[in-house]
Amino acid sequence: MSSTKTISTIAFSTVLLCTGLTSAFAADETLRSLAEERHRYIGAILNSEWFYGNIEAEFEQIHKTQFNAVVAENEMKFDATEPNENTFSYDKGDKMVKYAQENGMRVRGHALAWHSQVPGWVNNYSGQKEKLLSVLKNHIDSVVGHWKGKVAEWDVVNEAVNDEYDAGWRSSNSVWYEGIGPEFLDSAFVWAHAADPDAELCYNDYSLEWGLREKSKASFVVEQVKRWKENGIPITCVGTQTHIEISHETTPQNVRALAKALAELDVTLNITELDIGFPKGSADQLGAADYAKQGHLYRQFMDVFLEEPNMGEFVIWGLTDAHSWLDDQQGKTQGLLYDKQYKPKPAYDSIMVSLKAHPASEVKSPYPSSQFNPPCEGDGCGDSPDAVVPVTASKFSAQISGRALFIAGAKSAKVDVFDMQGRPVFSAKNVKGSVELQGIAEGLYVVRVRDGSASLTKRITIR
Ligand code: 9MR
Repeated sequence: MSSTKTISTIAFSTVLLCTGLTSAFAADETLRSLAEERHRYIGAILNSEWFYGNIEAEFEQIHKTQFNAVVAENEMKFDATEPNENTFSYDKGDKMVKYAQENGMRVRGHALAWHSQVPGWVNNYSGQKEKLLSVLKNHIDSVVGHWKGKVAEWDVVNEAVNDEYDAGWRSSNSVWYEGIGPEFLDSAFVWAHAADPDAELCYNDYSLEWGLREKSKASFVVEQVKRWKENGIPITCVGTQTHIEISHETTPQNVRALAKALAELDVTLNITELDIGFPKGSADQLGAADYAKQGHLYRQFMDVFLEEPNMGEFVIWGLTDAHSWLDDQQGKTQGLLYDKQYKPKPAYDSIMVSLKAHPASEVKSPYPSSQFNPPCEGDGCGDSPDAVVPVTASKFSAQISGRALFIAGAKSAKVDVFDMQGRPVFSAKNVKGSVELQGIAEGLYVVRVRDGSASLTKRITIR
């Protein structure tokens, strides 16, 4: 048994003890392990309380055992990262990125251009197009640049469509739209791509799960994605937030239809903020049948997610009903996978069942398999076929310039490059400082740098 397996099993056993989980699943089967076998990401936000060390110990233990993707509830937003003009605050986001690296998790960055959670100083420039363009560009250059290679995917634009029956851009109460016009969206994608060419770039919104009808929000977004793709705007994904209620029974199939429409455009669809709430105040009256119904709806989303090849991430907007924006800000409650005592609800079991009902051999993934289990040799790497969590601590960074790979922070590194099917195409030992990646065709690859027990894996583009 590898050391990673041991660590994960201990971690999960701790979770079992802490939560009293008595589920029928094997001890080393978690949402995360099943998603990873299927080359998919399952995530939950880190609630703001986590960032301030103000959350129960079970939270983190469950979070890193059950999920392989992570998003900050508020801490990477504009008001958090640039509270004063050109003064950036990265501490909280850095804390999350370190946590993700230590636990082998994918980071979603949320969110760059959004009309909400914009600091007051930006609003002082209302209506000043040139100034707002430079403010937005500087923000995107700085924030995306700061986490280049560490944030796998950004919500570049969030919630830019209005709530009208006849959907269009949100033209009021948006400092960006009112000051710049719709070109703020196109520009944001271009700037984000320039700041990190390897990052996936998403348009993210709510109510997309209401379906593709004439003039609906989802149809409007598909039209815009088509236009962006035709014009070379570097969008790679759409996020459907999917904050729904227990009565919204048709929404999973609407998400399926949206995934299919986006597949035509070669764009991934991610579920980015799922929660399925009951009416506020109903908690005391809810019984087994209600929670079973909630589980059934969660399961349908997971079924759709696993059956549509262009879906990659299934992210839930919270972990436990003890900490959820639904109770604080919405007329809803009890929408997550764990109850207030951190006990898994039927919703947890039903998405486990869905994962197990979709064998890994039948689930397609938009991501290269090397992202999940890059081939490896040597001590402590891949010696157990059922290792659960690759726990590696990255002490260093790697940057590509042309064909030169520069490595900082490693004494003597082993460098391996794999193509997007996971086949080795280059290998060098004892690398100090930099190495020329000779003999590889131009394109997208995965590079793995190892020094002792530390390891870094990232995507690179050879031009
Ligand atoms: O969960 C977030 C909550 O703590 C904040 O107060 C709120 C402020 O806008 O934002 C919540 O997160 C939102 C996300 O950033 C975008 N989609 C809707 C989410 C729930 O409101």
